[in-house]
Amino acid sequence: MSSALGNHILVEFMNCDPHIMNDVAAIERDMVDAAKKAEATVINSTFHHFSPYGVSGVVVIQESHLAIHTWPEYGYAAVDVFTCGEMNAWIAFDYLKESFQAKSYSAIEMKRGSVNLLTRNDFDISTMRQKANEWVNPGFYTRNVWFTDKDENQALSLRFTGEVFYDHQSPFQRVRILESYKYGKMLALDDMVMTTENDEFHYHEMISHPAMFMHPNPKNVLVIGGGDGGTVREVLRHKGVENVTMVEIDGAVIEACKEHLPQIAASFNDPKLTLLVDDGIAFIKNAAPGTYDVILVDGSDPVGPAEGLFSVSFYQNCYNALKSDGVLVAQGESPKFNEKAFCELNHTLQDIFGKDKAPVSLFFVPTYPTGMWSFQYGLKGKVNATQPLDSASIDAFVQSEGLRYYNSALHTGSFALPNFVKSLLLK
Ligand code: SPD
Repeated sequence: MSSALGNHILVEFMNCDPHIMNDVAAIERDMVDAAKKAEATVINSTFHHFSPYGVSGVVVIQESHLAIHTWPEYGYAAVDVFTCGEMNAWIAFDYLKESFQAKSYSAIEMKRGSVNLLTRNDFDISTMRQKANEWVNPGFYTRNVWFTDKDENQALSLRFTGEVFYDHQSPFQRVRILESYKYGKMLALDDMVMTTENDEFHYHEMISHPAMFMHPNPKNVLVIGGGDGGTVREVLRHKGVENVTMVEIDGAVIEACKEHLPQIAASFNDPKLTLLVDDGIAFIKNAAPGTYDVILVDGSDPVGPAEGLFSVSFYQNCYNALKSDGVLVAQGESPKFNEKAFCELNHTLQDIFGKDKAPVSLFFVPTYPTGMWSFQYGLKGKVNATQPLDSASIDAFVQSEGLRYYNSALHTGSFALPNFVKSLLLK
């Protein structure tokens, strides 16, 4: 009988649970556990999640590897287990079949490296740079689990610990709180990064303070979306504010952030806040004309429940609900990631508020694809984005509130656009 260096099984797992097939943390755990069940020594794992769906990963073991690629939309996983020595790959196969809830499967087994076909080159091991018998297994393995927010052509990936604090499919979207190494805990909605502990202030300070300072006296403020609470936290720093109404469609986002991101969800108990779990699009349609000084649209990207937050009728209703010197600011997407949504939103705001009344500001968010993001404005009456600006009181506020991103120079500077962005926005 011929002998071989290794044994390779190639497995098709079909009709698996699609949610498991899209869960990078669960798949990494199951693949590592399958290796351990088969008594392999795990050295390293690297796993990526691809937005909107799909997971790829490898577990490197002292006895070779286990690898996987999933297509959640087909409930399918392509798995291969390569072993050498005494390890029994079929133990890993059985374990994964159960874990993925595969209703059907097939597998082929191949011997790899038939010794009859190979010529052995004996060498003097003492001349090798790394002597095999000196290698000591450190007794733990390193994990590389990656969350990727991407479109067809570019991506942003964050390495996370594999720790999942919250994972719930609400009627609107999948709501998750994961832990990234670099940016701490992060809120992800349907595989898109919304905010993280360590860079949330970039976004929340820049959606709030420019608008609050360009308005002469903001008292009545409406926030649409913003379920993590960061935007209302910033708005409520302004002592002249009398009422803030926040309308978030998804109660699961609020609950997840209250429990796991309390520094962001810090102001939900403020007596000036009226918190409504409701559809912001319907809310603004029914709002009384001339009600709000400032409206902040802190929405997700234009897919799923936030799609309507990019429509002409929504912004016409916002215009009507603003007072005569009102300010609207909306999450404006990125000129380098989704140019189409970025431009279309600005054209909508120009059409409704006027050509010179729809300025755009840029700011940096390290955890959004490309890092370059925008807020887009609609200004009514005499309001101007940058003039007059009381820099001294702004910087006193910045100092006393301990702000970490916004200041008076940045207020003005954020409206200065690179030439390529100006060209993109030309109508
Ligand atoms: N691509 C991400 C756009 C997310 C906008 N909303 C973030 C919510 C922070 N409060």
